[in-house]
Parts: sequence; C-alpha cells; structure tokens
Amino acid sequence: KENAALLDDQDRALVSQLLDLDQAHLFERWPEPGTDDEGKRRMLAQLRMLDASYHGGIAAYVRNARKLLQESRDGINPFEGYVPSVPTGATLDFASPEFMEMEGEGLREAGHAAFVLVAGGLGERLGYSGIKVALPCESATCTPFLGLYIASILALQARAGNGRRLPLAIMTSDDTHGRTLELLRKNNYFGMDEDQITLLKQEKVACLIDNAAHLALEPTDRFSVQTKPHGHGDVHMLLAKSGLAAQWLQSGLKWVCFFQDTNALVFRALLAALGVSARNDFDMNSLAVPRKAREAIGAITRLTRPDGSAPLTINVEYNQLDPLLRSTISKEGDVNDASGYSPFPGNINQLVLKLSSYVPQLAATGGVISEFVNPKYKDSTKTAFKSSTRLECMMQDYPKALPSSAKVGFTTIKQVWASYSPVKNSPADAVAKFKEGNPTHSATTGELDIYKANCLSLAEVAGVALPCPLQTDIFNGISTEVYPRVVLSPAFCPSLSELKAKVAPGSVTLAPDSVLVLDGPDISVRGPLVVRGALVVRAVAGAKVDLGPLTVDNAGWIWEPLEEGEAASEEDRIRGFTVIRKASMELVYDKPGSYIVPAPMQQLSTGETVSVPIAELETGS
Ligand code: UGB
Repeated sequence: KENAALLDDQDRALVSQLLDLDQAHLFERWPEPGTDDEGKRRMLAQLRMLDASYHGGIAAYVRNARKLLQESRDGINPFEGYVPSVPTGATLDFASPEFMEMEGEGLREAGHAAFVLVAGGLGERLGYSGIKVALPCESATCTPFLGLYIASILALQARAGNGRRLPLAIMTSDDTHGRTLELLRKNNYFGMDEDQITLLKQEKVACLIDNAAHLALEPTDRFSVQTKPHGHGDVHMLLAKSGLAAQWLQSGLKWVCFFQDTNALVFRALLAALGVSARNDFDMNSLAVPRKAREAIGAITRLTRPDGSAPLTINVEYNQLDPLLRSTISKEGDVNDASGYSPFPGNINQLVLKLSSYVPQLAATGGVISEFVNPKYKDSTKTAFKSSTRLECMMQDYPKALPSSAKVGFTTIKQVWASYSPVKNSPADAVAKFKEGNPTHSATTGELDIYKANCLSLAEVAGVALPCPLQTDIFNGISTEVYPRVVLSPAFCPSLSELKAKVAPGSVTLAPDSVLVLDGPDISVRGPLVVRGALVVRAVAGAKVDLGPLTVDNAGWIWEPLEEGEAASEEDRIRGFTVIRKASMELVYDKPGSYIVPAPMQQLSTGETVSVPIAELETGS
C-alpha cells in the first residue's frame, strides 16, 4: 500500500490479481517508498511481461500450475484409461526404391513448404557457452548448423523452381535471440533474403516454489521473479500470435516442417517424410527412428479408449511408456519384438504439419499446447521441492489439440545413421552413455556421423567402395570408426536422387583418412577420382564442373585426438579432436562456365570452356 504511488492502473490491476492469487510474498520485502524504487519498477515491468506472454495471463498460469501440481502429487497418470497400440505410418529403408519414390514426391512438395527451427534452448546439457546453432556442424568446412539449415532450404528452393521463396522462422529465447541475430547478420543471412527469415522470441515462465504455486523470487534479487524456459511447445503459440502460419497458408504454402537445433542429418530424411505426408494426407507426421526397448527416447504411440474410441497418436515419453504397457497390453512392458527393436517408433521431433488443418487449429486454440510439470520432490510426501519448478510444454504434443478424426502418422527411416545424430550431451555424459552401449548424441558423433552418412550414401547410390577396414580412433573416451571425411553440401545434392545422378557408379575411391568436400550445385563426378589426402571443390551456381580422371595425393588433413587437459578451443574440446590441415588440393570456381577437371591441354587458352591448371592450386602448410 505504501508503494501504491509507483503503480499505474495496469500495474494496480495486476498486483491486485496477484494478491487474490495468494502471491503477496512477492511484495513483502519491498522497502518504503523512495528506497529501491528502480527495482520495484523493474519487477512490475517483468510481471507485466509474464502476464502478457502467457495465454490467459499470469492468473491462468497460476491456476494451471495448481491443477498440474495437484495431479503430480496425486500420482495421476496422464494416459490413465488409454490402451496403447502401434500407429500406422511408413517405415522406409534408406535409399530403397520406396524411399526414392517418397523423396521424389517430397521434393515436389518442398516447393510449398515453410520451415521452423526451434532454437530457444541453451543446451546446458552440452556444456557449450555459445548458442548451439553457431556450432560448426563439422570441422572440414566449419559450416555452422544454422548455415547448413539455410543452405538446405535454399537448395530445395532452387530445385523447386517455382519462383517461390521458402520461408524460415526461428524460435529464439532471451538466452539465444541476440546471438542468433548476430550470427545471421555476420554471415549475411547465409545467402537467404533477410525478409525471408522471421525470428520469434519465446518468453520464459515464472518458477514455482511449492504445490500452492507460489511464484519464486530470485535468491539474489528480491525484485526479480525467477523464470525458466517453457519448452519448445511455445512455437505453436508464437506461430498463431504472429499470424505467420496463417500468412503462409494464405500465400499458397501447404506444409510446415519443424526441426531441432543440432541434427545435421534432418534434411536427408525430411523429403521422404514430406512425400509420406502428401501421399497419406497426414495432418501431422513425425520423423522417427527405430527405438530399442527402454531407450531414453519418446515413443510414437496410438492411444484409444478401451472401446477403440477417441484415438490419439502421440509421443509418449520413455519413462511413461513402460508403466502404460504393463498396466494394459503387455505384462513385460517395453520390450523388443522379433526385429530386435521396440514396435513403437522413436520420436526425433522433426515434424511435418499440414497447413490447411494446422492454421484453423491454431485459430481455435491460440496454439496453446497441453502442459506438464516435473517437480523434483524432497521426499515421498511430495510436499516440498528440492528446487523451484515450472510448467513446460512440448511441440510434439500438438495432436492432443486435434480432433480424433485427424490423420497423425510417422515416417521411420530404418537406418538411424541416415537421419538422426543430434549434438546434445557433454563429453562426460557422452562417455557414460558410450559405456552403457547407448548412442552418445555428442559433438563427437554429431560430426563423425555426417561423414558416415555421406560415405554410406555414396556407397548406396553410387556404388562407391569404402575403405576396409575403416580408421578407428578414440575421441573424448569414445572409441569409434571414422569414415573418410566426406562433405556433400546441400547445394551439391539436396536429395539422394540428385547424388545418384551426379556421381557416376563406382567413380570414387577414398583412402581411409581422406577428405572430400563437394560444394556447388553444378559439380558432377565422372571419375575415376582417387583421393589420398584432401580435395576440396567449390563452385558457384552456373559453374559446371566435370570431375574426370584425377588422383589426389597429398598429406591431407588429420583429425587428431586431444589429450586430456590439452589446450584447445571450446568447439574442439567438446569433440575431442582438432584438425591439422597439412595439405590439400582446392579447386575453386567462382565464375559461371564449363570446367573440365583435369583440364585438357588444348582447352587451356580461351573459348567457352575454361580450364584450371590443377597443380598451381595445390596448397600446403
Ligand atoms: N527448445 C526451445 O526452442 N525452447 C525451449 O524452451 C526448449 C527447447 P532439447 P528435449 O531429440 O531425442 C526433445 O532440450 O526437449 C529447442 C523431445 O522432446 O534438445 O529434451 C532446443 O533449442 C524428445 O521427445 O530436447 O527432447 C532444441 O532445438 C526427443 O525427441 C529443441 O527445442 C528429443 O528431443 C529440443 O530441445 C530427441
């Protein structure tokens, strides 16, 4: 009351609402007027922001929190009364005729797609001080994840050839917004038009200190409410609120593809998923991977009432799946079937949604996604928390808001290496996972799996014989096979069918520790191309490069394991290696034209065909 003069009408209404919600403790430590007024104003501004950014305001947040905290305390199973079964969807073998067919269909649909990257997470688990999308996805070209994603979208845009610019929305948060913008600006938006990209910033939500949903104050600042991220589910609310999804639909787009911040392989499988979505007219389609029973990855599950009504196809987190199965259809719980895998596909949170059903759904719900709370209790009485908690939401829970007539499916690519290797875990956590025999989802494997996927793709569609045995190494305690360091840029081949068309069968031979970078939309390999060492070919659009018989033999680049405690950049340290560039052949074509490599001597002078004397471009260090 003494501080009432600091409040305008809006503040007054909000504060009185908070008092009604039993939140008086927020203001109890306010000193008398004239002392720390700046702090009080700061807190009022924060409360206004928290009120405005949550659907229904702070009052709705506290009410929802009380309900969910009560359910959590009562041990209510959110899937109570449901019977699980395996949903319908497509299971594809990478590079199989069916995969290629779906990819072809997806490529046609990609010209009508918008893309959404959720990048609000700071990635505490990884222990990297920067934003994750700025991390180089591999160390051969050092392309940041964000650069890779934008290049992938631009390559699809170029192939679609319908003159349409494919929009990209990036969800950021206070933790990532400024640095994401800076990364984009510094790199000239990685070649995309600035107005093709929309940044949507999610706000955090207030932390809660107890089952009565009292809001938490920062321990070191009595004028600041403690906040934490609300989860990637916010993306739907932001797409609704900004009107962006509606705008996309209006402009004639058909699909919206969601993806996470550090899976460099996502675009390898996304086209096939788009094809499956179009073929089945799916309202929602989740990319999935085979999942080992009890593996710590959500399972895509069909849930119905015992009489088969109210079907819902949804991600069930792994810790909820086992008890659900035990209490319904399987006494053994979450077990592998004859294939050696769980019959339930593993969710990797790469989603394709149909805009014509998504937009009306957003309009009806405001994009609000069902929430959950995960308090860590001090003891079994569940009366006190170890630390503050908050409500969270996940983007894959979108189907909970859909009518039961909606078509929700999945697309599993049987080969995990072809579609999923995110960078999520710190070296310490990764090595622990490695010792348990689980995928490490580390910066080490995130990079090495790119080379593996490229090598195996070349083997699948271009009959390239891979070195045998492969090199093996130990990086950050993770012992692994290392494939030749092949980087095929999105501009070179945004689809597997294009790779097949560009690389002649059996035309490439790679030494175990070789490096091959192909970056340019008009490069093709006739061969025989033999790489012992490092070869980098870069060509701008319109530079038609025909790689003919060529043997590259140089000292190459070495992926050198780091010793424990050895000084290194943070990026190298989380990978466990550093790259020593000894020598490479670099062929750079920065002007349109036709280039034959190696250049026939008679074409060296002038004319339409330009040639490059390779020996002069050999570099060494
Ligand atoms: N993210 C945001 O943009 N905002 C947020 O508030 C939080 C995250 P995590 P998570 O790939 O195996 C997901 O933390 O949530 C972004 C699925 O829920 O990497 O633990 C963040 O920047 C799970 O079902 O993953 O688990 C990142 O891009 C499973 O599929 C993305 O959201 C799991 O991923 C994911 O955030 C997986």
